[in-house]
Amino acid sequence: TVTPPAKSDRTNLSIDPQRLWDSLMDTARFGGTAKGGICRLTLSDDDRRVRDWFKRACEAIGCTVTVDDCGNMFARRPGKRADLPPICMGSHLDTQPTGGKFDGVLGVLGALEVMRTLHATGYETNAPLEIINWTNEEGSRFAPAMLASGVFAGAFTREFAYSRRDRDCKEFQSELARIGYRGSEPVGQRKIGAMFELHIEQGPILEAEGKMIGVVTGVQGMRWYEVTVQGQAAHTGATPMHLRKNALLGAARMVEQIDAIAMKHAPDAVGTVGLMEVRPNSRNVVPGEVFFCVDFRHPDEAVLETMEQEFRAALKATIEPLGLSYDEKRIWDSPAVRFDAEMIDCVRGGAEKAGYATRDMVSGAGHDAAYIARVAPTTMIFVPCAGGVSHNESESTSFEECGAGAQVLLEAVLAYDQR
Ligand code: HGY
Ligand code: MN
Ligand code: MN
Ligand code: MN
Repeated sequence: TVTPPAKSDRTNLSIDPQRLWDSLMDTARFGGTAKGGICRLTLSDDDRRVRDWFKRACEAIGCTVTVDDCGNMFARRPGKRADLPPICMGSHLDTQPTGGKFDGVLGVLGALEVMRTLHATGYETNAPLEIINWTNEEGSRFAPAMLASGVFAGAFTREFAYSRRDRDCKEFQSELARIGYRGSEPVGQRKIGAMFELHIEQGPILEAEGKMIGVVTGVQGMRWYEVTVQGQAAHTGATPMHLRKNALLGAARMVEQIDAIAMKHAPDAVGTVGLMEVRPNSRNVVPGEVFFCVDFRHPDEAVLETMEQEFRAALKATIEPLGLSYDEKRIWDSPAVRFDAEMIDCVRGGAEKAGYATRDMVSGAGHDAAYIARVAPTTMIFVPCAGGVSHNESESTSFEECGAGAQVLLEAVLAYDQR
């Protein structure tokens, strides 16, 4: 981990890193796993528990909590000027199935720590402040990712989100109602003056360079595809090799092709097949059908376009000669975004004031901030995670790094409020 430099002339307000850490560890029990990670899928009972905890904690410091009809939560602290749109601090409380203790939740509880610090000192901001918990950032249970912030920003309709089904065919809207978080406020109705998102980097750069704070200038473009390869289920013992229509053989070759396309456009491109379903998935049946998902990312939309064309050409050239057929559709396209220059300066200045070394960077991972940047000035603050590992139960960000991130969030929000 990165050890912070000696404290320099810090602002007269300092967050309480122990209180933040205790909240992170306390809420980690909602969906906590034996390996020390968190499995808190969106709209699950564990998601409900952490939402209830978060609502109580915000109300305990005088915030009013509003929930919209996509389950997004807004905890508001008044400022001197009610006429000003709120300065927001947002992220997400849902996790991957093998998630860690910091992805998303650090941004929400780091924001809570900022509010607790202001509450304890009676500091009054000009603009109101709001903490936002965005529903279904991960896109693991209900695809695509960043679903509810996407609806808020107009990237998807509410009806699209409501109709999304998980692998057990449960619908988003019924699960939202089931856990009691289908609020009454129409999604997208409320004004956001600006949004800061504190988040772990989820990559190796900050730790490798010994920097504490990532000054995030934007998020790379992301595209998701769903592919179904059709062959013919057959007996593994009685079917000669030359007569088979093995859907898994085609899918396996495509995994190689997708990797090769990303490598061709490296180092900035990434390409992954992370989800695959073999059907009927029986040890003595030649796979008749395979479903898999593709995740391509790159900072430059033109290169993403090229990767898409190469992917579709490879599909045709790989699958058809094996006597197989396929369906392919792009289900998600989140273009590259650049964040707000003034807010980026507030983050940089806040880090310098708090005495932390910084590094400008583009986010490899997707975040709610990528959508909110469409409707309000937005930026992000990164802190390191050990070995750059995330979306893994061993995800680890240190006490100092969490505290540093929340302190810089405080400094940046106050600087932006006083600009
Ligand atoms: O996919 C992503 O980058 C995000 O973590 N949901
Ligand atoms: Mn996240
Ligand atoms: Mn994530
Ligand atoms: Mn994310």
